[in-house]
Amino acid sequence: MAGEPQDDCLFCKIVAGGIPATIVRETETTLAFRDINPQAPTHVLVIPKAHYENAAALAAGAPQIAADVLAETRAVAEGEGLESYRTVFNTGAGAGQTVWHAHAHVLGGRGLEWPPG
Ligand code: IU
Repeated sequence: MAGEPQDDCLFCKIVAGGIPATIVRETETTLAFRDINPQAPTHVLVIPKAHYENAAALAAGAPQIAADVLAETRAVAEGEGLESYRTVFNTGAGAGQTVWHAHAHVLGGRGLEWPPG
């Protein structure tokens, strides 16, 4: 069922506390933790605690939680002291999505080029 934890989902396991992560922030509906393979001095992932396979499924199935995730990206950036930062939702394999639990990347602390590769 949409939003229910999935046994084979790494990020659901992080939410459940079964896999350690460096937690940055937590709300009732979201969790923010440091990316294990950082691509910038700040690289934090903000996820919904509920399982949606990507940003599109989250936006369609739980738009209020999608808004919570977006609000948390701002809170992470503020907490990290970032005036400039990039928020990325890779959606679908062709866009580089590798973990099938919705997540926003918050990247900052260095210059970021545009367009991305
Ligand atoms: P993507 O947008 O699905 O490609 O991002 C997945 C991210 O999850 C990627 O940046 C990984 O480094 C990150 N990640 C992680 O932080 N911890 C893990 O155990 C695994 C992936 I697997």
